[in-house]
Amino acid sequence: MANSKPVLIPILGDQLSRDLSSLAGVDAENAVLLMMEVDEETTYVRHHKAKIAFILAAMRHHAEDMQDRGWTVDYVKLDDPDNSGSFSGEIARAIERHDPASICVTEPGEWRVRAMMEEWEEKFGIKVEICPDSRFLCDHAEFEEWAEGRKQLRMEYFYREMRRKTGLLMDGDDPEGGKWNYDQDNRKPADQDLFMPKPIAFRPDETTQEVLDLVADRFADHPGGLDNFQFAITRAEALRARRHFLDECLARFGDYQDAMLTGEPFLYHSLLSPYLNIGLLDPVDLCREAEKKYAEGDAPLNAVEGFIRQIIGWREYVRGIYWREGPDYAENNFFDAARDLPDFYYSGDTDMHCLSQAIGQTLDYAYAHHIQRLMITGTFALLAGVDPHQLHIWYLEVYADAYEWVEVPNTVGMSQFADGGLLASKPYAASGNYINKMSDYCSHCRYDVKAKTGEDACPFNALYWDFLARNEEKLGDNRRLAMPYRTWAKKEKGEKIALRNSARSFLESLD
Ligand code: FAD
Ligand code: DLZ
Ligand code: SF4
Repeated sequence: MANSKPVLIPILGDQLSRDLSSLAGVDAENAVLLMMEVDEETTYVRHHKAKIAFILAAMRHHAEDMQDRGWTVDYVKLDDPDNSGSFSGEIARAIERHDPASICVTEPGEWRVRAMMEEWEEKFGIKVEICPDSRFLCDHAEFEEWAEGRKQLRMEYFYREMRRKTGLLMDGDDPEGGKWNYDQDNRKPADQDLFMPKPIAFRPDETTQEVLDLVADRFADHPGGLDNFQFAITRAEALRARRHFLDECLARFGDYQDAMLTGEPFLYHSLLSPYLNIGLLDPVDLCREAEKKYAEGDAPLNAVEGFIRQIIGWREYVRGIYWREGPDYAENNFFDAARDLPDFYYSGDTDMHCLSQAIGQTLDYAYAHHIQRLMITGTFALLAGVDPHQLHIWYLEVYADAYEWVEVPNTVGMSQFADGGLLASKPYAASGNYINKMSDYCSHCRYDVKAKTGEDACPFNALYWDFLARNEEKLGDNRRLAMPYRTWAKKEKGEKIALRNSARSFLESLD
């Protein structure tokens, strides 16, 4: 350690990148990296056990990696008897230990933590620099510039800017193949007899096993299980997971992106979001590897474009929305929905097979793919009028990839339309018909997807019409809903009453 006072560099659990912005230009001789396992972060919501274990195990491995690379790492474990339990408390203790000249930290992924960091300078009487997070393609100012003056913030236009910026799938100034978006080709249902690649599973080493034991003991009352824990924990393992996806799944990713099958939790999805979100993988590198697969003729354009769009399009776009809209965005509730989240979201115990599949695998693996999150657990909550805040907490808890910057816009904006249409042009409301088209769930369900009313009718059907009817004042002039509202208007009074009664008795059965 050099003689001058060191700079203290806190590294949070989702900042496990070797080239983090707070480390740029810093002399390792004159810095202390502070990594803190703290009670507040593990319990501010009741995270899935596997999510906590994943983050803590990855943190411990990252600390070793950084030490091997010449950094001094001060690591505070959760069960350290002196652990104060919060980031701010640990900063205070670290200042005592190291007497740093200043603190330099990369901005966090949540307003809550940002507010905490902004207090540090005054609280500790020490200079605090909060650096932009350079792991994203679009910084706050650039997003603001793009959004400024637009009536609607549609992802598609933002995405085209990111394609131009990166040159990904560009042919000069034009999009590769002549179209920006190949989603039309991407809506195929899957069959059980399709060859399914098995996800790559990583065996816990001694360090990870220690964390698994700690989590099992300390967070027994948190949702989800640890029996299927098979995450990559290090950068090297995450790169193997990336290779597995590129070689085994990417080519079919596009075709079956929206499909759902009983007993098949993963299909051709990448399962890479947990690694991207904590910094074990770089998003643009991943897209360049996917682009190579297209260039080499190993994956079709619809698959590669679809995949790249999720990352440089949706992922960057929702982050832009989160920071632009401010901390209150999470509190939006356009429909004034007030129903409590049904208990079965924490058990999977429901006769609705689609929900029991999506929730069951969520509790088993801390994973569900996008269409399950959007069109099963999300759509059900929307139709049933569940309080969007409670649903937001659920999504934040149960998925291994969940951090507010990405979870909140997806839940509050995209899935619940609770922002009144800032992010989505219409609510993702659908009857059982959509689920029946995109999955085999209905053929395994005790409910009849074709029946509209009565005890055996698929609950999504009556709930769908009830949702449109009860929100007609708010949605009636939405042009994208003109057709369903015309169909509703044409229905006989008796049918309308039967649908609404059916929805009411189902909702009462939830209470
Ligand atoms: P793939 O299907 O393989 O997609 C590739 C990558 O694209 C993902 O790894 C992810 O990084 C990115 N991506 C895809 N869709 C989105 C999207 N809508 N927003 C941002 N990135 C996207 N994603 C999270 O990372 N964290 C969350 O907390 C989260 N919460 C969600 C909540 C709801 C209600 C919904 C509808 C979606 C949510 N998503 C979230 C987006 C998406 O469902 C997940 O990114 C995806 O399911 C992760 O699985 P995968 O890695 O197999 O993704
Ligand atoms: C999610 C999480 C959990 C469960 N535990 C920790 C922890 O003990 N220490 C830590 O540094 N980070 C943790 N995290 C991630 C943080 O909650 C995350 O960095 C903030 O929410 C900001 O995105
Ligand atoms: Fe879900 Fe309805 Fe199909 Fe059952 S019938 S799986 S409840 S959509």
